[in-house]
Amino acid sequence: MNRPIVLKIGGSIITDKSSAVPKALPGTIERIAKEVAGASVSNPLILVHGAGSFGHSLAKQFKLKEQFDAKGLIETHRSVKSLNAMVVDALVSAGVPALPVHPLSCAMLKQGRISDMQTAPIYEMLNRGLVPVLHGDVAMDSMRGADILSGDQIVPYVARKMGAERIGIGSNIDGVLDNEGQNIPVVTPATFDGIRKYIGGSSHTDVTGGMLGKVQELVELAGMSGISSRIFDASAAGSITRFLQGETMGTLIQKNK
Ligand code: IP8
Repeated sequence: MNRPIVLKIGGSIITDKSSAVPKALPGTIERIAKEVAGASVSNPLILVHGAGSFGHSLAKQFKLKEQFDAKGLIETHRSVKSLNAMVVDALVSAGVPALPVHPLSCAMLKQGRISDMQTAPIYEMLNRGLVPVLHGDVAMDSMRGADILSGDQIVPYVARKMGAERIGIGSNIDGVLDNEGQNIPVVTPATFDGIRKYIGGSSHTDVTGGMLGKVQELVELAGMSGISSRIFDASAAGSITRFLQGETMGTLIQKNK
């Protein structure tokens, strides 16, 4: 089996993240599904999507980062699961052999970090030409009862365990920007400290850290495993196709030269 590509689609792309109630963007979900279906890449693909307005408002409302709340846990999982079903349905309709993988059911956290995750089913799906679709979720936590599990944490974990070839993070901005709003083409562990002050959190309700959290996880991964990531603007038509075909776009995060 070729080494997989892990692609995360941000919640800000597939939902209206400014909405206080869950609001999907079906046209965009369909466009992305068609681009995935039409891409000619020989690597197996693992998809991860963010929670957007299906997760962050509920997580905040029930204070899920501060306290255990069974009702909040259930409501939030049901909500992100419904977004996942829309994504999987759109992929299947476009001809992609996609299957849902809910992190709540296969991951265990300790103090908010993944301590264990059952990835054998993901491996076997890839082996059989299927496309697992994971998502930002809530998950059980051995110290806190439960916590939020961001897709941004799932991506590097799964990429490392599956020996990914590369990672794509489809965001709503064109990669990492400097203090003048200009794209920074390459970030390495050596340059990260100098640019972290430019990187903001999220402009909307986001309980998992926005852009800084994303970049930090990916810089660590590049440094430790040599797996490179590309953060790119996934709101533009054709962007998913371009990423999958390996084009230069957004910001490349890679190990030190
Ligand atoms: O949007 C967050 O996942 P993310 C998950 O990938 C919840 O950071 C439930 C808010």
